[in-house]
Amino acid sequence: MKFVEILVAAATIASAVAAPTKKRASKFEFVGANESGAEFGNTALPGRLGKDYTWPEQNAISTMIGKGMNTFRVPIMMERFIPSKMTGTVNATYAEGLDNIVKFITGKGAYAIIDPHNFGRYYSNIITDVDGFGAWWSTMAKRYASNSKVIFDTNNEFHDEDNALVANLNQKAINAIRAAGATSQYIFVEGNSWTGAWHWISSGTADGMGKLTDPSDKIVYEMHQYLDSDGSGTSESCVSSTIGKERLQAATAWLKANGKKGILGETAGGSNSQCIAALQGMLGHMADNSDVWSGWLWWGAGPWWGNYIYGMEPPSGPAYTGILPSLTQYM
Ligand SMILES: *[C@@H]1O[C@H](CO)[C@@H](O)[C@H](O)[C@H]1NC(C)=O
Ligand SMILES: CC(=O)N[C@H]1CO[C@H](CO)[C@@H](O)[C@@H]1O
Repeated sequence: MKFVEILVAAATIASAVAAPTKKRASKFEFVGANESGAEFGNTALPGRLGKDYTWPEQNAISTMIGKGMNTFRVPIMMERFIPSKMTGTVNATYAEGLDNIVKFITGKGAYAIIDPHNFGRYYSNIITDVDGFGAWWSTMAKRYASNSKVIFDTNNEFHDEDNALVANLNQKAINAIRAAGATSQYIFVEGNSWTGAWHWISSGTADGMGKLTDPSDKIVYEMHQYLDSDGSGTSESCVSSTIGKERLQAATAWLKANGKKGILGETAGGSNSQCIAALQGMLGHMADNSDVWSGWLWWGAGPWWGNYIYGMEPPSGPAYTGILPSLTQYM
């Protein structure tokens, strides 16, 4: 989603410590939320800390870990991390901000997903310089090469570009990350058409994406799925109480047929009974197919969402108070 939207990533509720009688052990490796802030104000580049963008709240993350989450997706802007050109050097202010939040999350034993929230664009232009993209990822991966709780997310929601280019960019990122010495981390890859699960096959993105290779064999296919009529994640209404499962089925079949792992990297619905039923149906479908679905992340949390329809930020985000209590068995 855009910076006007948030994701709560996944945390596993599996911990034996927490589990009251009704909770079953989670089948998911990753449960959590997107943690927005550092990608906000993306029309202001480089932007000012505290004015145009901010970093996620550590206390909020601790609270969500207490609720059973174990994975936090941290959207950032590629241009803020490396401002001049993709082959350039880091901006120390922004890089230190990222270091701090990554250190906090992973220090708690949770996963921190580094998510360049760029839609396959750098300064608004579609990224066609595949080698430059690899250089950007090389710089990033070197920074966290020794932290196995970091997850590298190639790019948020490629869209309206060639499927072959998207696959090439993903493969280059994988190669650059491994060549930088970051060999233990998961890599989440994203496809074209906003990496929508419901369009994974029909858009044609699956073909090239299915051929990606990784010497560490830790690729996870990140797909996004919203449950409103156009799937954009902009409405409180869900199409039906069964739409979640229906929109995932083709992707589930593809993951199984191709022996791949998937993660639902963004999902949300409004705080109402139809959406809650649709979310439960979708997560139940994923739990039934946990051989291929490794988890889910809510969109979104973060300190600047205000009264956002999908807000998961504690203590009063509408999704935190109205939806999360109905999803605990899937954490
Ligand atoms: C580096 O980042 C800081 C804060 O994000 C910003 O104020 C500064 O202008 C940036 N410098 C460059 C050269 O982009
Ligand atoms: C539903 C939603 O708002 N998803 C958003 C997740 O975050 C990215 C980046 O901020 C947006 O582009 C998505 O639209």
